[in-house]
Amino acid sequence: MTDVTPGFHRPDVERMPRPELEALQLERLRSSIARLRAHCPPMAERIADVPDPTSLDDLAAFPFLRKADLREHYPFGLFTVPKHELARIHASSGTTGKPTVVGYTADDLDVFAECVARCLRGAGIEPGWLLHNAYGYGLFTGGLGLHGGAEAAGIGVVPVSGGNTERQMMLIEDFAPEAICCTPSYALTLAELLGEGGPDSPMKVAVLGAEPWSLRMRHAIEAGLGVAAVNIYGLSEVIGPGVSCETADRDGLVIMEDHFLPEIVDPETGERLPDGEVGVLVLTSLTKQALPVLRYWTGDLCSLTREPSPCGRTHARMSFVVGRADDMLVIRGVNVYPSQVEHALLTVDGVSPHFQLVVRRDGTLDTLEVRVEPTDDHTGDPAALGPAVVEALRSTLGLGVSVTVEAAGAVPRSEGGKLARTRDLREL
Ligand code: DLL
Repeated sequence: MTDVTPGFHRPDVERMPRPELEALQLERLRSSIARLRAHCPPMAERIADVPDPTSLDDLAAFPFLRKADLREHYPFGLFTVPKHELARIHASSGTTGKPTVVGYTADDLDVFAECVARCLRGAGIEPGWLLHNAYGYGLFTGGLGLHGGAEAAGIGVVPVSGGNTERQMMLIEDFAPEAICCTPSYALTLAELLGEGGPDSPMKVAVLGAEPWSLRMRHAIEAGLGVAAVNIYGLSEVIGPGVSCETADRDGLVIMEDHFLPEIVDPETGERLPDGEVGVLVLTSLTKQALPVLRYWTGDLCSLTREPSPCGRTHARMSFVVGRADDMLVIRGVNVYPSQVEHALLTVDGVSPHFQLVVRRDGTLDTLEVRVEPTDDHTGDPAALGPAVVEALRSTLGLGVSVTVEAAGAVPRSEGGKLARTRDLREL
């Protein structure tokens, strides 16, 4: 891992004393709510009986907004500007049915770029470096989102987009970028293909997100690519990448709190939880013009801290996303999160971080198969890993599962986009 230090894009805002930050948040919250009341009839109706907040705590009185609400008002029903004021549209990456559509004014795009610029500078990327951007360009917010942020920070961009891994590797070798951004699963793919120590290039930083990953994957990527790998988080409904990001200190993802107000709530009751407890992240946009979101239920499970960062940033930090409130699999009455499987695999020597969950229905009984593979440097008989993995999963999940040890490289890898770790065959 290389030695990089966090920089700043907007030190005045990023180090703003909390009382000042919270006063700014309240002022912006009130104006965002006024905007919804004036320009978004479905939201105005929904919140008609809720009084305007006089403190940030009063936000808890408002109802949650969910993905289903955006779908119901497809495509532009929750926008607060007319179509001709839109500067750009993005949409969710879902493959079935109508996408979730989000819109931006020119000012929204400036905010988007500024947030991503703060992420990249905080990650230790310097103006004048070259960033290999392997996030997909298109309706997905990743490619253009990182692109805009890099340009705003004076970082050169190679707009490679996803896919065509052979070509990506050639460009990395030839252009010698100092930084890369892509999904963590794709970073692992590249690390494997480029071999030990990473590319023969000055690459120092990887900015990875758009899907869940773990410290274990971080270690594998850092060792494989020879970079410091930081976690970037975001979602299109709220703006895209850049809602939060780790700095080079890699000590929690700093939320751009002057633009997005975070809450953590209990997944069952919706009640607010104190800092440090894991629950659903709920985000309220404070400055968005085209599509302000009030208490958006992200479904992502994490915790918050409001302690200042080592680098002097005062904004709240979130933990890695530990799971999704809705990707929980229920297998014979037992709740299973993919992240728990990953943690269990971590305890077994010789097993690689790649895995896939396959759920089937056998008569009336659900079964879970966990496909794993040995690490490259594992020397013994791969099949001998099976019983240890079964045991680790039994003690973590409290469930008997079948384990298939595949040949190294056989578990599906990311080819550029988000990686689906679960195949649920029950509905087929
Ligand atoms: O994935 C935006 C993005 C692009 C983030 C590039 C980071 C980098 P969506 O396609 O709307 O937007 O998907 C959002 O992806 O609710 C999380 O479940 C998941 N997600 C995003 N970043 C992370 C992360 C983009 N760092 C959904 N860790 C979110 C875990 C993440 N999950």
